[in-house]
Amino acid sequence: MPRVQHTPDEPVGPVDSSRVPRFAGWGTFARLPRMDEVPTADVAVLGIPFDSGVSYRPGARFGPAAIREASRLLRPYHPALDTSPFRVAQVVDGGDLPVNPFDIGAALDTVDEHLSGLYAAGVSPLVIGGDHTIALPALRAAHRAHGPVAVLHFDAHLDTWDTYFGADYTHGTPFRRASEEGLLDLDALSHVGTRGPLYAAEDLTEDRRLGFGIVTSAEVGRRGVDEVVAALRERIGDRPLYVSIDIDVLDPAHAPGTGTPEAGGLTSRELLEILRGLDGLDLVGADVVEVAPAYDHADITAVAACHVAYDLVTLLARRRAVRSRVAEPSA
Ligand SMILES: [Mn+2]
Repeated sequence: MPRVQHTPDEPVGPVDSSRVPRFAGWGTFARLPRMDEVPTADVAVLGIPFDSGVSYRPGARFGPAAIREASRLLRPYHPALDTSPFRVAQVVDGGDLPVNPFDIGAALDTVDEHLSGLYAAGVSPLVIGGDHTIALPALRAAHRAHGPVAVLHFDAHLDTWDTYFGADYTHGTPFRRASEEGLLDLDALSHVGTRGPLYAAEDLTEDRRLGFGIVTSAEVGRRGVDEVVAALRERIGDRPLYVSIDIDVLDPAHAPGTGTPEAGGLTSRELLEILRGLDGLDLVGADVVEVAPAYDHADITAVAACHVAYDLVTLLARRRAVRSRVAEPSA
């Protein structure tokens, strides 16, 4: 499978779309090499086909496959950030984790162990889900590698509820568990894009108590992207940052294929612009979750999610490139 020409010292890039049509060949993320096809990796896109933690519509277990398929059309140069992310770092597709669909605890352990292994090997993970339950083990692994992390959480919902039907580990509870477990830097936690009805006003009080600040979806519209980005950057500073993106942060017009849609969300343009505004922060890991293709139409949601994933990969690759330049001896 002819790949984009790189010299032997450079990262192995995606399959060359001028020689092999985009619609042919293996459907890895952005047509990148699999992890086992290259000697080392800096950034890995990892699928977690898990949806046993959902409270409403199931189906996010098919999210990774849909996002990969939509990502065939991604191209290797990112004009807004003037970067070729697949040249500045070795980006790979790490495949899917074999998570147990019948045992949530076992599934979370599998995710934690695998991501911890990646961090230990110096690989920055971008997780594609899967439901939002998997953010908890992803944060456990990020904490193990980097200590308490700042979190930027894009979502229609708070996801800091306590339990559902008495269950602690669900897609509506990962950030409460993460806060309770001491995984988070309590001075640098933000939800972005929340909206819609809650159970009670106490949901917000509880959320504040756990350490979160909120930029609602309506505020993004009123204040504009630049002002929101400036406020978020100020709050995050130089802390290690984990970004978690529930695709339902987008309006159902931009992402109908998801489990718990809410009207009044961000546009995909707003979300992508905010992400580009995070360039230069110490991003250590990220996820894009809750894509449920059975409710999608014409791949609207999968296309949005693969572009969001591309921007996150670009941020991770640029951070890795800067780090390795810093690490180089000056002689
Ligand atoms: Mn969520």
